[in-house]
Amino acid sequence: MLKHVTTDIEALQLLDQRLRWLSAWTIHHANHIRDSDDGLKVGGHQASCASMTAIMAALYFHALGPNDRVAVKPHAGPLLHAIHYLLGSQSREALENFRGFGGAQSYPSRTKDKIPVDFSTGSVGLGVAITLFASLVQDYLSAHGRLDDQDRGRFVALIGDAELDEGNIYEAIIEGAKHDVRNLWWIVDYNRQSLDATSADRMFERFDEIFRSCGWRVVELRFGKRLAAALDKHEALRTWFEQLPNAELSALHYQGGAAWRERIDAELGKTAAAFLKQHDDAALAALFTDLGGHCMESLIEAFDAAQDDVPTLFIAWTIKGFGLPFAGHKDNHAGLMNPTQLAALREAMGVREGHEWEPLEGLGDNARTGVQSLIERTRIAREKRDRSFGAVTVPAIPPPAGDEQSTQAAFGRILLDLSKAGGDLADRIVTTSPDVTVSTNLGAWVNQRGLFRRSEMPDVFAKAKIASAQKWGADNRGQHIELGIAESNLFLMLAAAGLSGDLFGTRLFPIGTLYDPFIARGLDALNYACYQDARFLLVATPSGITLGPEGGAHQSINPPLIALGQPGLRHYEPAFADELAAMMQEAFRLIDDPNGESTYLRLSTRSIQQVERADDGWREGALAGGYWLREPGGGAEAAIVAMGAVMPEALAAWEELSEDVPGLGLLAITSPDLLHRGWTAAQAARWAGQRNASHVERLLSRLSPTAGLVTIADAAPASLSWLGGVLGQRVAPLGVEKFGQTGSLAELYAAYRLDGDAIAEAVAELLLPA
Ligand SMILES: Cc1ncc(C[n+]2csc(CCOP(=O)(O)OP(=O)(O)O)c2C)c(N)n1
Ligand SMILES: [Mg+2]
Repeated sequence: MLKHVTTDIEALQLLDQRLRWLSAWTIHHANHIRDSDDGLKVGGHQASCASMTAIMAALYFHALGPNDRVAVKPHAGPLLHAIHYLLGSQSREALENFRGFGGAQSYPSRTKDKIPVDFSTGSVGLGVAITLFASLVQDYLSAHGRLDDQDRGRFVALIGDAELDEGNIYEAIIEGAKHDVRNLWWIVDYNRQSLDATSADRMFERFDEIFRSCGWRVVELRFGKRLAAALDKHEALRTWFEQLPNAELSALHYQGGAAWRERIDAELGKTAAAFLKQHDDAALAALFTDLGGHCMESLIEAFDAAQDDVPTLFIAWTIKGFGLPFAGHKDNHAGLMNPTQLAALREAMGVREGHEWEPLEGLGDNARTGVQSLIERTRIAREKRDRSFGAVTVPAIPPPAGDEQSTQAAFGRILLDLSKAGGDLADRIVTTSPDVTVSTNLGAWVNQRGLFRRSEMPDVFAKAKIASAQKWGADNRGQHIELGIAESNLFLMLAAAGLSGDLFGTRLFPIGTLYDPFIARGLDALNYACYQDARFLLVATPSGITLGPEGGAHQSINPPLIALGQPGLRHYEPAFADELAAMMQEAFRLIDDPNGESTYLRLSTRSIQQVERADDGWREGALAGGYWLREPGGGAEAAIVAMGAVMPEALAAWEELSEDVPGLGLLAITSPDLLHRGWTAAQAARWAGQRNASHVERLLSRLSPTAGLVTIADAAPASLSWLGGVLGQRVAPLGVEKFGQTGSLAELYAAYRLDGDAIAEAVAELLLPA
């Protein structure tokens, strides 16, 4: 007798089962078996996993190649771990410690998980969109001769259907259409359920239209093979089934075969009598749950048919919680099987008690061989890639000459000089901006290095000999990626380009510019970029009320506070061009350093008199967060503490007051963020037995313990007022708490109390006897 040999489809179906079991068990173990000493809910999403086990089995064990990169729907994290467990690249300990300290993370994490995670996910929508920008970065690298063809891959996003409500997805596909992005597969787990309930029916018809109009191919996998065949034979049944609203469909899936029978009988009557006769309840339930996203043959067929580079949206119909007791129930999002239900599932899957963690438990000998062989043939990378750092020696960046300069103009000049000087760093810089390239002073750089487009875009105005300061032709050698006005896309672009070393082994130095207040528009995407440890330089300009008549809605107040609370992002706010040059040099170094981070430069259009420097003594302090621009006298009773664009007011006030206030110092703050970090780090180190004062403690200890500090910044006063807490000195905080008024600088500084008078009054207040 011929021995039955498991086909790949059968092996994939078995892997689908294994993934359903292992993901459910991992979550169950964390919630019901592992000891909990704090009584906190652990959680996990058995239903969200169960809905895409077939999709992920088909992808990872069949469709994906070694260069393909995937953003996995956050709540399917346990499935990704289960896949790597089957591949031998995830440990049992990590699964046993799912959601525990150092264990497999709740949502796939590039930085914390030990398995290769291509993109972190968690905040829905962002993981989807970053794949599009990563694909653009891949095309950029290829066009610049920095990526071999054999290293190119496809970018895949596994998407929850409710995730499709996130607007950032549509911002991304609009941008993608402009850049003709390709090599994207976005696969929607269309289980028609969100967190709270079932999804609205009306939107569904629209998704395919939206994607198609952005140049995507849309492939719908609605019915599995068996269901399609049954419906082909029965037109009335098909019409009835297709018109079932989402909520009804989910409820029927939950209720099972008897409910299907009753409903069909009630609504189709005689027409369906023969059909009902041919199927018992179990057969009815099995048939109607044969949706496209659970049918291995349909999935494989669809993936195999989409091998060109056209961006493709797959809409795979599924049932949330497929195969689990709460399948289809609208409240199943965070639902957990109880121990009895879990035991029933274990039995049904042929898993022996005590053998729950065995990767191929429950498979007979023949099947096991087929499954093992498929696992071995799987082409995806098992190991995390090394991160690529140390690509470039950052050259010294000299400050641009000029007695009067603004930091924004100096930024443009520094980039221009870098471009003209050439070299590896300049060649690896890629700039990007959401339609504010010219107004943030990137123009000269773009004139030099050109706009990037895969296919040439002529500079129509130049061809017509119409005078313009800005060249605007593009080709595939360009180094500036122009984006539409969508700040979320800017941050996702920076995230993707900032992960270029990790994703493609080639370090890029991404620089993004925008107006400071609009950071808030893309804040979650910025946080997302930092969370993944993408490395970039963010240049925010102009900022504050210092932009004067341009003012109004463009004034920014709180970004320094945002930066103060944002891990992975270092805030620098220079007053002078030489500080800026030092900071840019440092920012480039940090991009390419394993222990580095991203940098946020808050700049200004205000042109100010540059200071004379006796030596380079300021530099180290400026890079550490602050330095004495005017040294205080020993044990001085007062200091002016100023940041950024208001430095001329601080200097003038210092000149005026220092005759009357002996020892008055002027402390230039260049990074409240770094000072604060240093302060808390020094405190933590003290408990570990190291007693080194932090930079800010050293700076402030030059003053008397009872000294008063007048802090001033064109930003929320809380950016600096905390300095009083370091050594217990008193503070009079000046800064901006309201915005929206236009006016000349003098008028605004007077109105918001950022001028010399305000500083004098604040100093006086602090020095008055209590
Ligand atoms: C930006 C953001 N908002 C809210 C959440 C909380 N949340 C997690 S999953 C979810 C619904 C997911 O539904 P769907 O995308 O359809 O995934 P499913 O679990 O059904 O596959 C919500 C609202 C989140 N993770 N991110
Ligand atoms: Mg859903």
